[in-house]
Amino acid sequence: MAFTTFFDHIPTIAYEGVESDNPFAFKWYDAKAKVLGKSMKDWMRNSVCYWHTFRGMGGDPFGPGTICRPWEDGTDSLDQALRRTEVVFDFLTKLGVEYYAFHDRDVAPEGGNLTETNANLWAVAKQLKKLQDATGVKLLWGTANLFSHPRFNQGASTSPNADVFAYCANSVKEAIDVTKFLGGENYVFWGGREGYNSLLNTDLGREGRHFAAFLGMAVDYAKSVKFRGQFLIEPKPCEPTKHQYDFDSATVLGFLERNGLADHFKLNIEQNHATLAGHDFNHEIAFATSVGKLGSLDANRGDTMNGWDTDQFPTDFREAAQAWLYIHQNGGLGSGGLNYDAKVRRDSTDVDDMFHAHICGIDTWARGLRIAEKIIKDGKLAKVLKTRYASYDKGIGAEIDKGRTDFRSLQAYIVKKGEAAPNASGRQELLENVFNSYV
Ligand code: XUL
Ligand code: CO
Repeated sequence: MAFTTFFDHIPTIAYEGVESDNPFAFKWYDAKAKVLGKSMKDWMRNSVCYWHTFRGMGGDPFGPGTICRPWEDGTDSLDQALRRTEVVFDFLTKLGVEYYAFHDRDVAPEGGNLTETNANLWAVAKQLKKLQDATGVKLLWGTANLFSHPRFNQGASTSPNADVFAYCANSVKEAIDVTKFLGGENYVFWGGREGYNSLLNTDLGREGRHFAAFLGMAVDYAKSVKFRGQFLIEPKPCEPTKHQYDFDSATVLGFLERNGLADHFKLNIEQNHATLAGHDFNHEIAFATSVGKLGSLDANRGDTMNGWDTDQFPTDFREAAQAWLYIHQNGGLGSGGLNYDAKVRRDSTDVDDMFHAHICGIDTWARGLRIAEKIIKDGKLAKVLKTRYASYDKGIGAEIDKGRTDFRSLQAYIVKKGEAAPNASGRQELLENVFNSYV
């Protein structure tokens, strides 16, 4: 039963298989199909983001929004925010996803003062709770927008203005409370303005200490209110600032370790952020997995010809297939999911395009999962990897891995041997052929 009529012309999106030419159907995503011991739905945990899909109207730095949604009255009022929630849940249920994610400012407008702003957020949160209960859709994660308003123009918790730091504390406290109230499974920190544009006006040491103190207070607060969701940091190297402190996964983890915070966070990795940092998406996912910190994914894609965050819907099922190898190794995404942090292009102006975009993103990741299943079941690639490190399974290698060697004993070993054993071929081209054979 729909709450509104805006999607009446669109059928409920169902799995019809690759033979289907129905544009409003999944070709690869069969929610209930068992893959590698779990349903596709349980592997994927698909989520729609509120900001792009319901608040993005196609504006860019060269021109205003081009998209007029029939349910929008052109205001950012609380009334409009409340009415919009029903449309959101109609979209989620018609698409058949189980999760959504939002920033505080996506769902509720600022008021005349901070007390009103907090009240607005709670008014909408109560409405969201009703809709969640009525539809069974769940909150993947909540977060606070600490980057759009002009008060954040010099940073959020790393602003030189201490009042802004205090303002952010209010926002994150309320956003954690609301996320907890809605049963959110994670809470995300993306530090869009946590960085700098010029070192001439920036005290790096001081900003780093403020950032760590802020995250520490968030951890303490969550503990004090028994918020059980997973804290996630979303790395991004730049945009909007020239240099952002959460540059990439390795930088974030180093920062957390240095400040005694590593136990409390995992990573939310986004494809287009990885490529802006000069990494493959899969580099970031494999790294996070290797250190036990893979939390969730913002599934989107950039454009290799552009140097900014284009936030397009995923289409690359080969990349997704490789990602699933690491996610599988990780035992799944845990409390995380695939959040389609992507927006339709500014010339894709119809309501129908919202569906086509998400169907494509979900099918891309579903197709990748089916390819990964073949790779994992076959075991050829895993065997090559195991063999490549076999010198550590016995002899001196096993001694090294068990921590039983030092420079003296290693010197004695290799001097006696006279030269290292020859390297076997890395066989990259063969492995690329093998990978292609599953696609
Ligand atoms: C920005 C971005 C954000 C975060 C949440 O590039 O990805 O939307 O996902 O703040
Ligand atoms: Co994101």
